[in-house]
Amino acid sequence: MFVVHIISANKFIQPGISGEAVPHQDNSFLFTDPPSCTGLWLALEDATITNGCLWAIPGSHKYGLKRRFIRDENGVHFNHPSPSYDHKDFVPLEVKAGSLVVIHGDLIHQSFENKSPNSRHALSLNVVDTNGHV
Ligand SMILES: O=C(O)CCC(=O)C(=O)O
Repeated sequence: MFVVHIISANKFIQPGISGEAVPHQDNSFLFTDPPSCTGLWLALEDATITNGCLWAIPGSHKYGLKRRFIRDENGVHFNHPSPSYDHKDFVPLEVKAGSLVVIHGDLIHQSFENKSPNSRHALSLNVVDTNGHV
């Protein structure tokens, strides 16, 4: 049986207001063993380069999880420093309103500040399988 837990976050990015997300893999934050996180990012409006669409490194989901966000006796922190990423490796994921972007948990992705006069609203859901996963 596949047990899914849904963690949701509305991504309401207003015009001219920073809403950037630094490069990351969702499995770093929503870790299960084995990893199972899948992101479902529903564009409620057109997402473009100028209003802060997602960007991703094609194929990066094939190369494993780079680091984990953990909680231990020292508080919450990453177990490794952030790798340095080259902007030219990212491609923009410009999509029309109503598009669903399915994000593998190991995909390296980010978004930039919305510098346009238009909002960029999206609904982001992350699902993880907790059945038989630690
Ligand atoms: O909506 C965004 O700008 C970033 C979303 C994101 O990185 C995520 O859902 O993991």
